[in-house]
Amino acid sequence: MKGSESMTRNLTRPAPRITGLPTRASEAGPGDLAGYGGLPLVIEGVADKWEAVGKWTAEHLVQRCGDEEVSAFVTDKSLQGTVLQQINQKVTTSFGSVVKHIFGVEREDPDRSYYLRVEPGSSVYEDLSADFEIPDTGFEYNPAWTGIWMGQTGNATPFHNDQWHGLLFQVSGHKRYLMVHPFDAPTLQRDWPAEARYDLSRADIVPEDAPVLGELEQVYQGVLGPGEVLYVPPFWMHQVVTLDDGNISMPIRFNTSQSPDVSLFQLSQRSELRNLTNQPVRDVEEIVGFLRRNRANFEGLEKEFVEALVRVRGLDVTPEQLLASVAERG
Ligand SMILES: O=C(O)CCC(=O)C(=O)O
Repeated sequence: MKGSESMTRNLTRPAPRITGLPTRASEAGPGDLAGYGGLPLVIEGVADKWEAVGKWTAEHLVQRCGDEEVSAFVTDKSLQGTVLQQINQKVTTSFGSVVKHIFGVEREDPDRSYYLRVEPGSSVYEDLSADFEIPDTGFEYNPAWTGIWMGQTGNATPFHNDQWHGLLFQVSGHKRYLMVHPFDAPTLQRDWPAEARYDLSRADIVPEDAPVLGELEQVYQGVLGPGEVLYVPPFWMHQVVTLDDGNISMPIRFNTSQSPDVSLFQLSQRSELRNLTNQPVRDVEEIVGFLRRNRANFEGLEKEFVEALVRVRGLDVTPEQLLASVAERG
């Protein structure tokens, strides 16, 4: 190997596989997802027992809940099929027509793609919940942290991180995952604009052979198939691309005891700031409230974050004014 070649490392590999969810430390205590070293895993032998796997075909879903009303995110080629909830348009229509579109059975507009997130509490979710089981990991679980996500080829969730233990249950179809250790986030995001770094605008989809991946210490890449579960540890950067039509998965999240107050973790997902970055909030009073309550987490990032927020949301206030209000009330 020549000098320059030997300098190039590529440590990209699929996440290790285990069978069964990590066991609970004791009946009273939480499970030991963190005990796996906080590393990504593909878990077998759990989702494949769900009735949903194999049963949720387009025909079955349309017949079962087709007339219910749902709101789906809309995306297209100009957005690289990307879904970032605070920037995508939504369309309200029948579950049946979204399912037919997503499975490629019938499409009114072939250039449009849908990404449907069926929310807990909705009639479709409640009906379909007979076919899956939320696992008991011992960690705090909130139904609002889950959903049934249905998408089509090319849909993509750009790189971001979450503050919880994430379990992505794949019901049908395949998804390519790319996961990067939180400490590698500054390298991954080196050339990104501040807006994308803070999840205020979409990040470009990183190709599976992007040179930057070779510069990272810990990167996992692979394909998740039906009946498999991907464990996404807290704060790991992850990008997920849908590889086929009629793709269904369920992210099920559990609270973490890990501290979000670590300076290298991405600011936008810390505690309550998630409600600001993930929703199109434009009310300045509300924004000041979010920022004030999270001041302790800002450290040196406050100015850059607020400047990006003002630009992306088109706020009728300058970054300096916003920062002054936060400081005044803080
Ligand atoms: O499946 C996707 O599109 C995104 C999944 C994800 O980001 C998650 O489970 O946290």
